[in-house]
Amino acid sequence: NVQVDTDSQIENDQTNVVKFRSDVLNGLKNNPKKLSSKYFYDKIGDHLFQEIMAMPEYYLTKCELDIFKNKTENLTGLIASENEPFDLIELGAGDAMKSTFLLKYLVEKGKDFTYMPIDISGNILSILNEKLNIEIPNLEITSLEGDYFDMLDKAASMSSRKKVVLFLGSNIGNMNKDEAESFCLELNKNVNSGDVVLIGFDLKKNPHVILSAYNDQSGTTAAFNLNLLSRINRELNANFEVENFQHYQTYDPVSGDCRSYLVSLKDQKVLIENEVISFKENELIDMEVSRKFSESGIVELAEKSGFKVVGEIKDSKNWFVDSVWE
Ligand code: AVJ
Repeated sequence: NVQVDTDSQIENDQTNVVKFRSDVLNGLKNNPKKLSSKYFYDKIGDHLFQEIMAMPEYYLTKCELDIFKNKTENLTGLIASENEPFDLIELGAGDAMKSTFLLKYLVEKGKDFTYMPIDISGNILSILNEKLNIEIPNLEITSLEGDYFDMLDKAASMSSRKKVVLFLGSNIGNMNKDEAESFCLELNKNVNSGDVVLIGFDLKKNPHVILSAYNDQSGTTAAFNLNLLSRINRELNANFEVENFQHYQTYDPVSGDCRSYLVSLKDQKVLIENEVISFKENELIDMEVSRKFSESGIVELAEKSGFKVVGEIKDSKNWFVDSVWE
């Protein structure tokens, strides 16, 4: 299903690198300096994130997997209780590890639906397509490669069926409050009444548990952050000395903001293409926020963006929630 046209792929890569360069340079002119965690995921970053998910401290994926594996019937009741045909759209599907359990169940129950994974990585989509063709031969798949909202638009132009939109993994946690609100507002504009949205949120819990998930013993989260500096070296011809930066993680249990920074270990200058960026000793780069939610925070976000919370499913520890909105 996935068509990767080589010419447009090259064009894509070129516009991507232009955007990457200007985002990096602009971010490093901020005070405090800032890089966007959406750039963590190059090939090496993807691999490090796989390692993070396998760490004992990183509970998020395990919790949401518990929901999709063990509460599939509940889940189906919330998103597809009637026999109306629908499109199941997944934003940032990746390897669809969790949703595969739901897909299998829906096919077994004879539900009439098309699975539409959306991802910016065409490579990931073709791998996913192949995997699902083998694991669930009767599944109808239409893969959509591109930005979330461009592809939601495209999905809507392809069919007028009910839409069920999945946005899993607490990816919404990487947006600050304003960004999350405008994201959900935009999502609201892209669905009709009767459509359903399911969003995964990591819940506030014992702050030690949260901090440990991002401040792991093995240093994998540190490597994940530092890899963005290496990526800038590789792709933007820069000369960061990665060993001169140190990962620092915070969690504020009041706001629910879990934040990572890189600390410059000395006064230093870094060359990115023809620009010089100066760092003072102990100067920070703001790298990522992973926001943790309260139940009332979720309701507030839903209502501010025109949705109503119609159901929720938590894992057995009550650490993570998949919240269902209409
Ligand atoms: C993929 C965005 C859910 O914020 O928990 C993991 C990324 N960062 N460890 C998260 C991440 C550091 C992750 N999300």
